[in-house]
Amino acid sequence: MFKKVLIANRGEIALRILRACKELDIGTVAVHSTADEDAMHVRLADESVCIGPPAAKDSYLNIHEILAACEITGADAIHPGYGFLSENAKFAEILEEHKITFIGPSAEHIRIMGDKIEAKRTAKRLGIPVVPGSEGEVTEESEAKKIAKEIGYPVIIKAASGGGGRGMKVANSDAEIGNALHMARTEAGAAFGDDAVYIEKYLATPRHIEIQVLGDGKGGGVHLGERDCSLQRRHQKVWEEATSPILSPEQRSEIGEICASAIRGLKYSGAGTIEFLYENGEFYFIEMNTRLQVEHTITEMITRIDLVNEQLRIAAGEGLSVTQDEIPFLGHAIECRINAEHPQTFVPSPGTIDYYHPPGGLGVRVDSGIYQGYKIPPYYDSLIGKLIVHGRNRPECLMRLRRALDEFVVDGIETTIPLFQDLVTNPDILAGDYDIHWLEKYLEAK
Ligand code: MV4
Repeated sequence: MFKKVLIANRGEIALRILRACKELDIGTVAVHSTADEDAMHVRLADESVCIGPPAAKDSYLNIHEILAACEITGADAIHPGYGFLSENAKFAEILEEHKITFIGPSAEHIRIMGDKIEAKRTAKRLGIPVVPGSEGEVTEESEAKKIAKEIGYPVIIKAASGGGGRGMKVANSDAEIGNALHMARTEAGAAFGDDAVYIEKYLATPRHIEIQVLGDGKGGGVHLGERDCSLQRRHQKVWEEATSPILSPEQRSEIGEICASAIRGLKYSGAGTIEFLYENGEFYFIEMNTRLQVEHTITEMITRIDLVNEQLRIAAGEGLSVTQDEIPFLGHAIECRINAEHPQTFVPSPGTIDYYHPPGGLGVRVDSGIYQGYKIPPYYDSLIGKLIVHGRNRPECLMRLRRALDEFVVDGIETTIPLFQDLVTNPDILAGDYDIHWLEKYLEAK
């Protein structure tokens, strides 16, 4: 196992990684910007190095500074967390060259999945069901019309270098497709420096269901079931649950085994998430994430498996701690993302926490680096913590979540807690009856 791990991230995920390292008796190095000197994970780390000013491009994205911190402290591996450098193939490659272990998949796998056309081609080859659409890049209007005729309108045009919803255009007819293609290519070129786009059948009311996988890099791999992440606003997930309220155990093992088999075929190393749209009983692959995700916690609650511990084991060449038949799906878990934002307008609300009382008790987990007196800096995303609740079944989980939200006090700033208090009593939510558009429609009507 590693002697010392450098944590190239901040906030709750830096703390999450630090905790996993401590349990393995691994030394920890926190790197932080000048805005994060008072962060909890910096205080708890064995060593810390300031790597630059607040702007992420000068600190958390500054590869040279991070490498220097690694060399100064003698860390033998880097955990990138999520966001920042976590899906940067170049960074993974540079670490390989410097004989520092990147705690994540190979640069090659990161690169493949970063190109959404290549990712889809790879998924299809490995037996994963994909959304019907173009084989590869589409440049000509005539070509676009031919594909639309085959798959039927509406269609969606997506950027190959996109993801996270940026640069997508929907076309409902031949009359719209020329313009949609042109706009998608122009926007993709401007946003990503790559104007390649591809076409898919547009699914109007799907759910977003993703499968957690682990690969040992040697052809071994397992799945850890699904997460339903349909409740989102502007492509930011707000509430996630595991298991999905609408999947049967048979459906779970079927899609799960397809994903695990693909991971084995790829010789994928580390944690990954295979994202699907789910509509009318069918799964359609859209993307794969090659990092640990914010919502990994709910998978941990229902499987009792520490995903960061598994990542560390895999990266150190120790393999997975479990086989597929040792992975249970126990009860139900829900994660609420606590953001420092106004609960109706979602305007960021940085500032000082002048009173903090997190909830506790059976089945309640709070992953957060905040504390009373802590000043949330304005430079980064507004996620300040996650409330994760587990119950033996979904109704118990919902009741416990309602109770935990009532106990939760974060004073001095606005948070999204009141939004969750509304959601947890909403009839559609209680029934598990929602798709990817539900939350935005609900907020519009409110
Ligand atoms: C789609 C889609 C409908 N049909 N693809 C948005 C983010 C990106 N990762 C994929 N996205 C979508 N792809 C087809 N063929 C609808 C969306 C989409 C969406 C997907 C997941 C979660 C929330 C979403 C919100 C709006 C649109």
